[in-house]
Amino acid sequence: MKDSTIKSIKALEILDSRGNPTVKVFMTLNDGTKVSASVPSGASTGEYEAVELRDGDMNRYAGKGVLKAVQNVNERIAPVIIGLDALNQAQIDNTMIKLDGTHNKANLGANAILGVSIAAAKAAAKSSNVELYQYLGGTDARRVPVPCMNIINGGEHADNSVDFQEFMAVPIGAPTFAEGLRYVAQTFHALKKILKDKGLATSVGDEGGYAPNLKSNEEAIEIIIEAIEKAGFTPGKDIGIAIDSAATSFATDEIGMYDLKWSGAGKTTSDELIELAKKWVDKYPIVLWEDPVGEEDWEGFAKFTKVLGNKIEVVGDDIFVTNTKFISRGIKECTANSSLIKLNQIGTVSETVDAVRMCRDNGWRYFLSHRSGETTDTFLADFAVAMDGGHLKSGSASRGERLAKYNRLLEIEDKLQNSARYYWK
Ligand code: 2PG
Ligand code: MG
Repeated sequence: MKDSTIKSIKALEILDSRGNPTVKVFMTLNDGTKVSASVPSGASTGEYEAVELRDGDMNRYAGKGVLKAVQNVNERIAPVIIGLDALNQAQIDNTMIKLDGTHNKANLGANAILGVSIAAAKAAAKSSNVELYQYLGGTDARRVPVPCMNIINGGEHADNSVDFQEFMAVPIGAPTFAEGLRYVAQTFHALKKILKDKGLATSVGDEGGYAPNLKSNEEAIEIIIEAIEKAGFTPGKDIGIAIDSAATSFATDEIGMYDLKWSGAGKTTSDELIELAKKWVDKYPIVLWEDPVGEEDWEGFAKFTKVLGNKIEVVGDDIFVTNTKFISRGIKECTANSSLIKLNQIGTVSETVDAVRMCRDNGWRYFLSHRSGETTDTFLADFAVAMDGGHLKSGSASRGERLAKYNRLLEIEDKLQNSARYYWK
């Protein structure tokens, strides 16, 4: 029997895909196992996310340094976690939650805590000589998620005239993950040609999707449908469309009122956004809509779900922040029918699994997600397979930190061979 006791933990400040500091944790076990884990970071963050501890020292990285979080790992977390068994994820996570002592990890920082939590999971899997997705999900973890590829970026992820943050191509009709990835990557390439021919920019946003200045938000969908066809696929049959409005980022102080500021379309209400969505869902092959209204607009969200929830997956991101406290309210109030799942919104692996479990127990879908600020860490890919959620988003077919997850999923599907499963619903 190997000794999977944690022997050492050390954190380091590194840079994420936006060039902002983030935390990397190195962990060693008594049996010699060595792993590392890096933490992602969002731009369109929810108000109630677990706290990402930033130094606030304006002389370094405009206040975004994470030296305090690094110090918290090295000097406060390490002493209580060293000596625990890496196989005991819940004990490790609970020890850090207790040590932090706040409801939102403001003391130690969710970035510090999550780095250690993920490192422990990786170390336990490696020490046990099993693949990470199997360690986390058991022998039944064999469904490879449908890659929802964000091919047009807007909102806070780009400097263009598109209000809605993400327009994703979803390979619903592909037979395998590898084929699905090919469907949407080829669509991404076809989209580039279309944009070029129209004289539009083909530079990319934070998640690797194109960020052109378009005449309207609707043009983003029309142009994607054109790209799907140009790539030789059938919209609605082979590839559907998913949208993340990230509406909190254009919500005004008045709940239910919005300002489509990037396109210049101006003030609008949640009722008008719902009307627009209804039209689009009738007209286009939309299969999923995330954050159609803002995080404070629980009423507008429930209305949206009442109108469209029987046709499409309605996902709450900023409104639920991967927190069972908010997801349970959402279940009671029929706010949505799915929750986005982001590890760093809640801050430990165990609590993220709790959020997934709550969705599953209540017949909700759950949508695994990266952050707009990422590293090349591939934990999310294994976690998505382990959680059996059926779909994930990891950006576009450009930028290494996005492809790292998709490429790991190719590897997992290859390892699973005939036992792999892939389907939209
Ligand atoms: C989102 C995410 C990821 P961010 O809103 O769903 O795509 O963006 O990480 O900026 O919150
Ligand atoms: Mg979102």
